[in-house]
Amino acid sequence: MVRTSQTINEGWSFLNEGIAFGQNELLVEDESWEKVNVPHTWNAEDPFDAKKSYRRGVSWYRKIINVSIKNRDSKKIYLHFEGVNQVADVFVNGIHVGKHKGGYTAFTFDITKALNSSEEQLVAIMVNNAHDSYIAPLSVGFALYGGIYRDVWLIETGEVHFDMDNYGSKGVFITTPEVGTAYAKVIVNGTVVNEEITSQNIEVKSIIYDAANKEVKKVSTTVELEPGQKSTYKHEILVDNPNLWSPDSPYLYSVKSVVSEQGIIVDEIENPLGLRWFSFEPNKGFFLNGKHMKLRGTNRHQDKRGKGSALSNAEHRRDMQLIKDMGCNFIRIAHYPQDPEILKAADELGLLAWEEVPLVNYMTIHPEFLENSKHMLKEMIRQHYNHPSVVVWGSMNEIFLWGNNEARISKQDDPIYTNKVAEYAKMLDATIREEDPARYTTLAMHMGSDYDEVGIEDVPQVASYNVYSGWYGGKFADFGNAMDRKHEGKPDQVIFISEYGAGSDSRLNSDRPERFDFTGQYQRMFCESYLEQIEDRDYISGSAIWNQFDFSQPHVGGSMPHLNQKGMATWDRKPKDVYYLFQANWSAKPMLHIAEKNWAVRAITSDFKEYTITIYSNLPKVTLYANGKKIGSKNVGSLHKVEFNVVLHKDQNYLKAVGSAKGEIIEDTVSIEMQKQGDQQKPDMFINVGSNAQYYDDVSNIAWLEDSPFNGLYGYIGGKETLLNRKNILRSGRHDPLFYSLLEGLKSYKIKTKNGAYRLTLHFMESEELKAGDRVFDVIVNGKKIIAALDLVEEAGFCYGIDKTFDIDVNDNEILIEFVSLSGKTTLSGLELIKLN
Ligand code: GCB
Repeated sequence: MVRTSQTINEGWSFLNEGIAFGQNELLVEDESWEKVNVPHTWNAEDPFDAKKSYRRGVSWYRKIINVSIKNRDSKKIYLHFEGVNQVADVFVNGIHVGKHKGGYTAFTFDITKALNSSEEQLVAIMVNNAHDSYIAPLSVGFALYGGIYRDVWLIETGEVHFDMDNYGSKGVFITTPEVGTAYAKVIVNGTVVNEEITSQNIEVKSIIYDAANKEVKKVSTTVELEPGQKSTYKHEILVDNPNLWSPDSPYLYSVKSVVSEQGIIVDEIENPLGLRWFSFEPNKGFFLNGKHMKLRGTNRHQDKRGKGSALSNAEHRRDMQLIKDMGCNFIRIAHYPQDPEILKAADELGLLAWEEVPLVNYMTIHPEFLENSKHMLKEMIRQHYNHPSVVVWGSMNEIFLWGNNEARISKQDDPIYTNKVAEYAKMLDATIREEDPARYTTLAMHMGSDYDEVGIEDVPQVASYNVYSGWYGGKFADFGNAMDRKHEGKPDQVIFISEYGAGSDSRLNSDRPERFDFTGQYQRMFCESYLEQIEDRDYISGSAIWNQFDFSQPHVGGSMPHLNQKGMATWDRKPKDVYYLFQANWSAKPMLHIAEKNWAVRAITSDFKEYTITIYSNLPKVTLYANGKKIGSKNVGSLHKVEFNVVLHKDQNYLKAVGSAKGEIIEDTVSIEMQKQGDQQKPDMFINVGSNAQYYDDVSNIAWLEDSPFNGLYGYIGGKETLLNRKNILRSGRHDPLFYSLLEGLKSYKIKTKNGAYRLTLHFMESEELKAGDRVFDVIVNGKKIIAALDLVEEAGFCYGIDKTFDIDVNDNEILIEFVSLSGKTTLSGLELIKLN
């Protein structure tokens, strides 16, 4: 028989607890189990709630599967799991058929011997995502979603078949040692297995098809297989005048591997084949098919809002399309192997790829950890070996960021640990080179000196750096300077920038952006500078933005708690304005984008205000119209960016940018709503106290003003604009960005307004881990004490938003809110003033 493969994703029963014996039919009532389909994770929501941790432990999945009884004696039955996080124990009819460690690689178990004689078989899987010191990753900045979160396959073969017992791979490996424009040499190495009780004389064929599915060449050999024997074969095939694979033209051949017995096909599998050659040069960067190509890339985490890690293939594919459409020619699949659909899409769309195993932040210096990591590397490489998109394998990421006491440190201080890590790094790098000498090895380092001190920088063929100068500290220019020093110091080392990025929240915007304010404007400034610095340096072979999508980062605060906000697109995949900076610079498809879409609702206190409007475009010239009037035409400058100064008025404004490419008109429009506050007619005000940024509340469609020292209309007297320490996670539930900034030590807040009755709401939050009594203050409005001895810790606790609302009367066209400290510093995070009629 020829093999059959089918997914068995539907109708699983799931038990979200760690009771033992879930595999046993008699001991577990099915009613108490929840019905789920896989891909599934039990952590789609809990890493993001107010509780400190999320559920990491044991859960069970089980399902009755049907296995036909026809010719059962001459069949082999397998379960293939694309990914289960992180330890899976698989039982069939109560019999343990295998254990797999590691949450990101596939595995295959032969279940033939555990089958009963009926069609119905009970499959039960115990899944455990608890911390395990011997399995990477140990410490990470992303959620470790537990579950069977990728497809599950039931595979049936005959007794003679390609090897199913080779690190979850298909058992056939293709290399292309010589590729040129005249011919390509293709080598197919495979293993066939005979599980019959008699010896078999079989024929193994490798057939190459072109992209139109037309046969190009075939080679066959005969193999004599003893009962129970495995045998390897090697086919060498020449393809004349090959169509080369590249990001611009991702031409894919395929290789069919066929086993026949007496002319009858008994097993068949297919693999992709792309013909290309590549190299990295220390001074000049990356070359593909003999041509220089700067690698322009991004990183991708696999999770998504509401889904955790359990995405459908269509969702994975769409992510890859978004990356391709941004103009990338490269993807770093970080920090772990991802769904098979990702590399399939990389092959088909034309994205060169780096894939890595999740050794992140630190490791356990123990042979068991090393063995598990090597095993994971082999699984990754063998499972993804045949993808032409892969050019680099990675073994580690920022392995010296944390000390061995599981906390971030600025400098490693234990030489026993650092030397052992260096030793392990060499062994893992050697494993990659043994497994796949045709690709390059790499590891990603942060900007500490530890790597160089123990020689880790020199271990991989490509030294990769994660750089955040101008975000976590320092200035943008520090990046280029630091790289120049590295290149001067080691002119023979290939350098790649594996990460650079800054966070943003599309609801925060400012015309005076600052480091760490999470405005889109700051993120764009950061990326513009890095892009320029990378392009200016030929020795930088390429780069990957951190990150393509916002992703989970449990236990870290920001304007969106538990999220890493450095995405080019939001967690639910809406491209931010910054996405189009890269598209304008990298994509050949004519485009222009008015980079003001994330600030489409603004607060102003006058009837008019002048703004710099930014447009990213790869067209030569752009004309801008505002409210039907032509503002001007400009040639697009460096970085494919053009700016116009435009006066916007209160209420709705309409901007249109127009350009042309080869006679085709390309345009983009945006409506900007300017909400006037503090007006004589409508004196309502919403102020994001302590922040340089405006906050747009998309729930109520209200833009909150940026703060200011008293400016004649509103503002503070005394106090310091402060950002919440990101270790402190706000638990307010509403208006998160408001509490991310605060004004500390203020004396008073003043607003000029017209007389009448108002409702005043003050937003407070205790931003430090203080005790009751440490911070206590009175609040006095126009001479009247409205809050006596406010103690935020006592009232709500650490990091809870508190709203205090009062009705007040204004008689002298002024509201003066005084903050009088009784102990510690006063604080305020937001202010709302609404006129009552
Ligand atoms: C890094 C890490 C990555 C983090 C990133 C960040 O260097 O490799 O896992 O998410 O920094 O945003 O801090």
